[in-house]
Amino acid sequence: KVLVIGANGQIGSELVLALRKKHGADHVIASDINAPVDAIRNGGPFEIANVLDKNSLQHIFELYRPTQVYLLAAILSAVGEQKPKLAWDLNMNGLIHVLDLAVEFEVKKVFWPSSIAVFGPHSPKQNTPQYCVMDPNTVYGFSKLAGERWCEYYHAKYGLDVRSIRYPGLISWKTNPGGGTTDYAVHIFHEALQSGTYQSFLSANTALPMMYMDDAIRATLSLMDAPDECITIRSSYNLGGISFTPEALAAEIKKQIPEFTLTYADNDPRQAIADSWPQSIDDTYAKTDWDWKLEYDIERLTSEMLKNLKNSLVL
Ligand code: VAH
Repeated sequence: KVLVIGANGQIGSELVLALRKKHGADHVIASDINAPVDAIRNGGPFEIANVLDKNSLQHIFELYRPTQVYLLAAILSAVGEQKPKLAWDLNMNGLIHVLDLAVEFEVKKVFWPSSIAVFGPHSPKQNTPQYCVMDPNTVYGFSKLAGERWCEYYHAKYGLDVRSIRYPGLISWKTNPGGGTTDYAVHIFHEALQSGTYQSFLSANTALPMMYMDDAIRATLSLMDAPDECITIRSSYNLGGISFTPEALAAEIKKQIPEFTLTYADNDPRQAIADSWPQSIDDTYAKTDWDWKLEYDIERLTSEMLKNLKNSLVL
């Protein structure tokens, strides 16, 4: 049995779909604090639970005795700055509850997402390496940095096989992102199709590491399928994707929607968050340890997003 906690989220919902395909729908238990979102509703078992309520989680572990657990529940960077104490509490204690339950119930493998948000203003901006100065200045960023330390600790101390990826900004169409700084790269596609114009909250030349969701899901399953002895990183693997600016993404959209226009808001609080992050990532360890290869460049990502949103949006 595979348990996905935070199944309603942008990543969680896509992991549920991919894991149902891989293991069979009946073997995947989706869980979140609210009822299932459209993307995963009626496709398999679903349990309501609150990651801050360890008993509600324990009940699910007792009921299903999962052999794998994916913990995707988190508060992201922008919302985390509006609710710093809740973000720390949920991102930290949610993880520790799950790590403890995983040890107690002898779960074979645990996945937990980190982020390029663990890097900060003094980290190298280009080709940011796996190991370097990390001074994240968002609650989300340092909660993920601390979470990486906890994951490495539970592996070293209890032998728990917990694995993690520092995701770049993720772009997808099935489920909306929830309160991140990279969300502009999703909203822009909806607006390009619905109104023909979008006002970016990040400035024209703000380059960030991004990735199409299909690549991120494939990376996650590749990491989780890799033999234990191949895993040399027990904090969290850098994963780079493609780096682009809002201006470059708009230019790609204009190739398919020539009349699309992009404007820019100024002094949005998310600009300072983006400016504290790397512009590109070195993911050599992912390539070496579990043969990572990217498949979606900005052109293919743009085509996929516009094609799929055209079919799913009521325009
Ligand atoms: C966020 N989408 O914007 C997340 C992610 C690298 C960005 O961690 O907060």
